[in-house]
Amino acid sequence: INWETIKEYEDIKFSYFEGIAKISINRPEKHNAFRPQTVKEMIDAMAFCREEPSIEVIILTGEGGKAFCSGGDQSVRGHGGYIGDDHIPRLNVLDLQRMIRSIPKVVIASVAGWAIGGGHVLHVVCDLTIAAENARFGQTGPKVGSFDGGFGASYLARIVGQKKAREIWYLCDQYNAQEALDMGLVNKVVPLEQLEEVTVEWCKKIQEKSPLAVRMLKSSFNAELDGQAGIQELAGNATLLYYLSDEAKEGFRSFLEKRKPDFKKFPKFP
Ligand code: 2NE
Repeated sequence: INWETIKEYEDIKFSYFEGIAKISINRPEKHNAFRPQTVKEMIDAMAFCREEPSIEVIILTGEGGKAFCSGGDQSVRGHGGYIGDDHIPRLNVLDLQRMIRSIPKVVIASVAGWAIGGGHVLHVVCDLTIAAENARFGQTGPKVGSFDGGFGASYLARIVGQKKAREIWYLCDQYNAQEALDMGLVNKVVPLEQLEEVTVEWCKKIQEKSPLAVRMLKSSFNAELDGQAGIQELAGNATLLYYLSDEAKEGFRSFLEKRKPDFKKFPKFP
């Protein structure tokens, strides 16, 4: 696959192929652990994906074949968060999680090797996960003095059930790709050498579908779980569709033409 670089970064690779953007963490020497800079770059790339109409589907992955992401870089963990060049402790991966969830395009996690800790939560918040046979999943928080009580706990429990989610967090065990498939944590398991090809095949299948229907579905799945923010996303899409209608256009046109709106002429539905 002929990936074309969209933008150069320090910690990630960001590339494009036929309507697909690939965001890949590029710190294989640390099993793709993220520092604030890594997350800042991923947020920048996600913002680009949101605005760019030629990007239809997004792949999140890690370089090297041995790790998707091993979570926060423990070597830069300080007092109150992960510390970057500005010496300010941050947990900016939480902002990235919300972006993955709310971007109106499908995000597919393509997981080879370790998806651990905050790296595990990143695949959890993606719409779909395709795992290579060498993938290993798990949380480590209570072992290393951390936890993710947001999507990392509640959304994980929605996916695998309360008992399993509690087991994952309380025991900090690791699970192989087949075990992850059996508990509904991933969508498909493939040989490592086929991971990218199958991920792109899934993207292509999604790209053939109605973008507005897929967009509405993503916000519908979120709405039930994400409270007012979830309803806002779904309602925003309803507003978008309404703005496309002649009835809505009559409203603002009548204002501009300084006349009373005539909504009577539009069809009513039972
Ligand atoms: C992933 C795991 C189990 C792999 O073990 P193994 O034996 O295959 O590899 P190894 O030797 O541990 O790792 C290879 C290199 O990557 C570094 C290691 O230190 C090692 O470096 P060298 O000794 O060769 O120099 N590395 C791996 N993970 C790292 C990390 N997270 N930070 C910095 N360096 C890392 C094993 O490596 C492991 O257990 N890693 C730690 C996983 C972890 O606990 N992550 C943080 C969880 S907390 C979190 O992510 C979080 C949160 O809970 C809430 C909000 C935000 C973040």
